[in-house]
Amino acid sequence: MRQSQLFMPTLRVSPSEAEAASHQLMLRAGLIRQLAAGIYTYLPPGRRVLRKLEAIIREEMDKAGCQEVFMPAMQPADLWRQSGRYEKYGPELVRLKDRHEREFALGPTHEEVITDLVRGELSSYRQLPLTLYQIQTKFRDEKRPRYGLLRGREFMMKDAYSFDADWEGLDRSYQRMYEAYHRIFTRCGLNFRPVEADAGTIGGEGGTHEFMALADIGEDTIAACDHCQYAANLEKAGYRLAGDTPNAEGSSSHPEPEKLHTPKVRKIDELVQALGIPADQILKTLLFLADGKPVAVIVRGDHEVNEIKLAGLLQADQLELADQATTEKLTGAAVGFAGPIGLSIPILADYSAAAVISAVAGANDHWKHVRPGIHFEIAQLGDLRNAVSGDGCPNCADGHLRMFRGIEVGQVFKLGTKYSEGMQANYLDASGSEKPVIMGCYGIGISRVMSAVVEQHHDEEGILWPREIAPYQVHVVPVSAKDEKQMKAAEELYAKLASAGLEVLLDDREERPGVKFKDSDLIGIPVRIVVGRQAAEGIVELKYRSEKAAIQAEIQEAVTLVKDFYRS
Ligand code: 9G3
Repeated sequence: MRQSQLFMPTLRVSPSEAEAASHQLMLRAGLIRQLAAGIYTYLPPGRRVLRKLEAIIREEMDKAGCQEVFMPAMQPADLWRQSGRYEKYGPELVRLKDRHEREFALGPTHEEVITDLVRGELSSYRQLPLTLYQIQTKFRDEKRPRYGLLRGREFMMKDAYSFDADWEGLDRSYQRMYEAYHRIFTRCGLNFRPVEADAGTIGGEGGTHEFMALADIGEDTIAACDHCQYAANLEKAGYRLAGDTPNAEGSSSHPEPEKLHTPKVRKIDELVQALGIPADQILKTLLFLADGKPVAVIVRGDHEVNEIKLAGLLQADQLELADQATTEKLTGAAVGFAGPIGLSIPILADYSAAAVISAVAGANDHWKHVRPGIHFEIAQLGDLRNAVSGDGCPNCADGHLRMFRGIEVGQVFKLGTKYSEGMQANYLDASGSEKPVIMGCYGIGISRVMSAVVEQHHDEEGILWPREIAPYQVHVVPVSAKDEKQMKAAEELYAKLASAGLEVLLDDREERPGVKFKDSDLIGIPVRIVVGRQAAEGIVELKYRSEKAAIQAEIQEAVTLVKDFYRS
């Protein structure tokens, strides 16, 4: 491709609205342009990267025995009513009416559509297992689209759905997809971790993993063990219980709680200052309404309540923090003074809070020498807090948890019969009895992968594309387009590389060398060959984008080096 003809409008500086590095670079390198908030056009080089990502995904999906379909974006609302999800989603679900006033949704995902398709064709266990996938645009009207393609309102997803006769079959389908995801993200050049995640209401019964690309811009927090393979989304990450030594010497006898006078002190750090005690000897009491019922939750002052774990323990669909008025009504104390003593509602305590022997706790004011389980009744003990860095790993005896930020680029779910039961997607088993099919679903945010790759592979000059997904493989840069010898040598090199089957971009623009080299570093093609003064002697300069040094080589030698680079 000749760069003078390529529609790749590079920018010298990044537009002010772009905060994330990947967003800035994808705009500056002429990969994407925004049409509306969270809605983007892929320009030719951006589209080339997207197609390479799709090709890798298709190859691995097909190798894993999946079959590609292509489902509509327009989905009848009735299907979403059958699955009970039409009312569940708010403004994030894009809704529209057709000319006959019939209601539709623009697909944010395709569980309903694929289950409807399969239930119409499935009759016998002999047709199972079956895994279908598609690469399709998804629509989710995010409240705050941000960071370019990282959180868009219209984006490319590969979504796959597996159908098995039983749970063992689903485990096999799940494992196969899990391994395919490992290969896909490795080939995309991503530094990623599969993490245990909270299935929540979406994931059905059987568990789920998220594939996280490590990046500080990522919205998710991952807790990973520094000793074993354990890694989990913070929503779900546990911690090692044993050895949660009480922080005071294990006194068996205990003094009675003593009232403290702490006017106007309500925040933990203020208490720490006022009383000169560490936060881990303070009990924080928070009130929630779980499906409308009030509960008090106690965690240590240096911990945070994990609402996903709390909802899970309570099996609550709706969970919300009680507002100030409710807190005062239920505890007689203002928020920040609410405490467990004398509380008439059930108290749930996190394990670490219950292990505090002599704590300071609120109850209209503050008390010291409070002992959980002695001076107040604990209705239920549980893991109710976010794991913190330094916690023991829940999966091994010696490791400790470290926190990382990640971008969720893929997720695999065991759905079980979450959709097949409600939508009657049944099959006849070998003994002729009718059973709901056991499903799994598997997503990869393809446009998000592109952003995650740029987040992980850039320097201050620009992008460093991993070789398998770069928009072009070789960038041929003649220093001066006016120098006939250089252009002749460059054209010869261009032809040789192309006939060797390489994707070549020739910078034939009449630009100053500095501009050419800056653009070359910005767009990040893995190999650059500069054709300069020594062209007359047939010598060119080869440079890998990821390395500082350049290599002098004859033209034919350069072609061989590049071919080997892409073959290895
Ligand atoms: C909605 C809206 C947004 C959504 C969903 C539904 C996320 C929704 C979860 C999934 C689960 C899996 C198949 C591919 C892998 C992920 N956001 N999810 O179900 F109506 Cl507005 O999409 N789906």
